Amino acid sequence: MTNETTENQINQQMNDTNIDNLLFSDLLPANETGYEATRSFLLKIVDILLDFIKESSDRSTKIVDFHQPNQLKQLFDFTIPENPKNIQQILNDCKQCLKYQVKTGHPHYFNQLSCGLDIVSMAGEWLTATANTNMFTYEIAPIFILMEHFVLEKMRNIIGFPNGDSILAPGGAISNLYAIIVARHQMFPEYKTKGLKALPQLVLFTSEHSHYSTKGAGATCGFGTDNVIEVPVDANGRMIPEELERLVKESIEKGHRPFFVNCTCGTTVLGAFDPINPLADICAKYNMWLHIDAAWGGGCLLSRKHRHRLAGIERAQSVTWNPHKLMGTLLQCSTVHFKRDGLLIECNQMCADYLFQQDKHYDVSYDTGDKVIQCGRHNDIFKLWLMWRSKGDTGYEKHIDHLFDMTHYLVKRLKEEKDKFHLIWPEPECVNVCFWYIPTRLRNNEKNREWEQELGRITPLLKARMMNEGTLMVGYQPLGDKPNFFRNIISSSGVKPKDVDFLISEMDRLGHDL
Ligand code: ABU
Repeated sequence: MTNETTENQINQQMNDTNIDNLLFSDLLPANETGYEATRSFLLKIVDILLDFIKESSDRSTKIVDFHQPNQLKQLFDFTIPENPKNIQQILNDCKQCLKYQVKTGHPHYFNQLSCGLDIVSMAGEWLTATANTNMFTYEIAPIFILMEHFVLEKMRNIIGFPNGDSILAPGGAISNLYAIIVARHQMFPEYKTKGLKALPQLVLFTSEHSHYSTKGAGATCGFGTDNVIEVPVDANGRMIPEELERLVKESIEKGHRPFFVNCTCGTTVLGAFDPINPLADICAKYNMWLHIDAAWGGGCLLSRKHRHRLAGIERAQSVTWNPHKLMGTLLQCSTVHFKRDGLLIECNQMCADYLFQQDKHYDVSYDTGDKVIQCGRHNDIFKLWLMWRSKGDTGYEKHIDHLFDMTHYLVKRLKEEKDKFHLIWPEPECVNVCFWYIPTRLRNNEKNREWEQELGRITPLLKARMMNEGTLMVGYQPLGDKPNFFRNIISSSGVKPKDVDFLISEMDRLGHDL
């Protein structure tokens, strides 16, 4: 039988098979002869996914078909039935689900730090799901464990940690938590067996604009949130080194032990970069661990033009860097890197006999599962590896440079339309652009506190209009003494100058009469 005949027969069988009334039990693996039905089902699923992908790139389609939770509960059947639903229903469920999902890959979606839908990375995620393995031992994930080894080593080399160790974690907050527990382990290894009573009162420092995860880790680790000290920032949102040193001294005077400084490279709202070198000097002087939370800004390391924002990063003891943010890898993909090898495993190892037998027939140092606090670990490496292969280092550099070029274009356009938009930080350091939209009635008013408060009241109203219309999504929040303002993020490689122009005109169309 030729290949061509085989192919024709398969196509014929597929056409003959009306899979719609089939049940899950007609598919592989329950039905050993169910390959054709399985293939037909999955091809239909792929068609549904392709429709979503097509719409996500189609500027004339909406980003979201928004409904309030109570409406959505009526529109979508969330129930788990007693008896099986047939395959047609399962296909409908998939279609319906995507109908109500926000298209985060749409070029008019500027809402989160993670925007866009990289097709190669997505293909990687599909493959990962099909391989469906757990990342705790080489035994069951040999190719992916080695891939982690190579990619994480490359990332450490980019950071400037030639001999360290790294791990992928479920999100930046957990990566930061890893840095804190490893820092504690290095300074107080007896904590592992004796618990908190073995420790002095440990104090952590992080900027008042940093991500809440450091505070969260303070609560989780038993230091107490009162012992996570927020260090004041300058007018650009960067930690003030002199303030850090003052607070460290204060804490020593109280008899506490300052031990950890979190330096943010890319704050969540403003995208500010704390100054690494002066903070590293203070950490060296007071024997504190320097962690860099570059979950957001880490992607700049891939660009010769933008890397300078993280100058001095190699002086840190640990770095969080999330490829699912600026690098556009599919969610989720978060990495944490340590300068010193061996600490991660020393800190977390529990030697579970049923997984990490030491007498296996291969090099058990590749069983990475005992380095982490979780047991089961998702494969987050393949989608990053595949995406990086498809772009190469040069393609990634262009990707990062493009995001910054689009951001500069947005800032330029907002400055041109200064009667309608007020830039709060006119020279953004990252791809975060923070501004108020000014409706017609407030355009000639004096720019005082009352005016700001009114713009702050308008911001959520305009956001609601965007969501109800479904044409645009931009996030907002208050910060310090600034009432609600928009924070626009360009982290999708699909954004073009025409999308920036659309953002400006659409906000004005939706908001001019507020
Ligand atoms: N982990 C911070 C993400 C926040 C954001 O996307 O806006």
